[in-house]
Amino acid sequence: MTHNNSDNNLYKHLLKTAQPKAIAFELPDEQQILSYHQLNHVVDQYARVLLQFQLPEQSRILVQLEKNITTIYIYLAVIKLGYTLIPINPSYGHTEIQYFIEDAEPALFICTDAVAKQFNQIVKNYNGALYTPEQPVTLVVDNPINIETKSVDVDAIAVIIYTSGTTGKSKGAMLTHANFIAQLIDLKHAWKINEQDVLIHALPIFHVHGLALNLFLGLYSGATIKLFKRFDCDEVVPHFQKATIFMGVPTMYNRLINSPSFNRTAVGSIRLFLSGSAPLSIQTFETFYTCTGGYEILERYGMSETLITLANPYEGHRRIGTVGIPLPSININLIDPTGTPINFLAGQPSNIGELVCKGKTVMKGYWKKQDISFDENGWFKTGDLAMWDEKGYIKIVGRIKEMIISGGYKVYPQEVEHVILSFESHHIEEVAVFGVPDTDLGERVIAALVCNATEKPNFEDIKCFLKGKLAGYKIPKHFFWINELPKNAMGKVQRNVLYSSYCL
Ligand code: MLC
Ligand code: AMP
Repeated sequence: MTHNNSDNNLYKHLLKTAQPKAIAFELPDEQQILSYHQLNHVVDQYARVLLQFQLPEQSRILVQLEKNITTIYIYLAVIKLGYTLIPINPSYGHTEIQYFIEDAEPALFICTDAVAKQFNQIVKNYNGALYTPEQPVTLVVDNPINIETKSVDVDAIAVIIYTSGTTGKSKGAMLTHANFIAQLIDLKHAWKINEQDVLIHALPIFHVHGLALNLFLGLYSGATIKLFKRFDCDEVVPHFQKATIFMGVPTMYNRLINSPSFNRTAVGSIRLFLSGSAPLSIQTFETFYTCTGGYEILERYGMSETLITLANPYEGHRRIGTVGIPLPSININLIDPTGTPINFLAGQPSNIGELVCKGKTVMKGYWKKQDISFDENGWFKTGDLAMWDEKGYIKIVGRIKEMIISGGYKVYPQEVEHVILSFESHHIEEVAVFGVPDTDLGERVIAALVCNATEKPNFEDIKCFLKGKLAGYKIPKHFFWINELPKNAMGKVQRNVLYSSYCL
């Protein structure tokens, strides 16, 4: 049952709490502040620009821009107009851009001048429009234009987040307005975020963590967001003195505790440190606790496909090494390989099973792809292995999916292998990409290559070749030659064998 109404539009919810004069953004780089009223006003100006393209209703708009306030205006304008926002990493290379254009079939691609200039060489068969917002719209205070928030169905798609999914090729997770609204209600309540809060925003904005949590939750709560282009300890930490919430991936916490000046005083007025997107090691949690004089990082767990589903409590006991308990809008289950549920029995840790979830924040499905990630009862299969601990908190203990998590970014070995094999193909016969532990990034990407020719290609040349094609975080940090890849009886590469021999 759908219901068409502008109250269903996420944008309305994002701007409903704050007083118009309250500060929405502080931009430390530009030494500028922006009220909620001004924010809405500039979003309307960008909305007017978008309307000039006369796109059909619910068009998909692919946005590949650097992190800055203009990009945020554009994101919000897209949502306000009821279009579907598809934000992608500005450091994606040619191979990736071609794929997203082909797969998403956007009606409009918003990109930088640099990408637009090379567009015809990069992308084939694109029929949509192109827009480069290099000249920011200036604030016209005297002559405001009001753009109506578009009415949308309850289950209309607000955002498509491309994620590596559970099987390799990047897939678009279709998140509805209702998915985000349910998430915002849960998290505002869980973490008691309100108009007095000041959130540090140093995450990328094209993923769920930086978009749904750090950005949308901040606005929905009527709080102030201090916007940084990227995470740099020296730049960000001084702002802890006048901020209350920090959201980060474990790599950011590793960098904080390794920063000599980070101590109890440096924590300033932060009341809540949140971590997610990758496992937070017990060592990082404990070192952070010690060097801040007693601050417990609140670890939570989520996915692009489900938004945030589990979190340690804000007020209750935060159990180290766990990702907590389900949020109100979510049900979870663990299932063994036969599909049988593994129940929680008080007082004892459970067996390990795949984490599955169902609820209001779970995506509608993958764009244009069959939903193989849902089982016959509608449970979303996360591809993560988990167990109940003795108190009924969930511990993530591994993954079924072949995914590497490097600094919170997800790398699928097959995607990188595919591009490596296209390098002077007669030279590289086989390749296997895998992850190894890394004290800063959690895991780092490594490639084992097979080449039987006497003259082997140079690793630096391979790296250069990959640079224009793939985002930097996917490029292996180390390459090595191997005579043959270890394989099982089915001929499948045994990455675990490579991992073990590499780590010895
Ligand atoms: C950057 N580089 C990385 C990298 N990030 N390499 C491996 N892994 C990473 N994560 C490379 C760049 O390509 C570049 O290489 C060099 O490091 C320096 O780039 P940089 O931009 O200066 O990097 P840095 O600032 O150090 O970035 C580290 C980081 C960043 C941890 C701040 O990776 C980051 O912001 N990660 C957050 C990812 C995130 O938001 N994930 C959320 C997913 S949503 P070169 O060779 O060009 O010099 C999700 C759901 C949920 O998971 O639950 O939240
Ligand atoms: P993404 O594909 O970027 O949405 O990333 C989702 C994946 O991030 C999950 O399937 C997990 O593997 C991982 N993840 C997110 N939060 C945590 C966490 N707190 N601990 C361990 N893994 C996490």
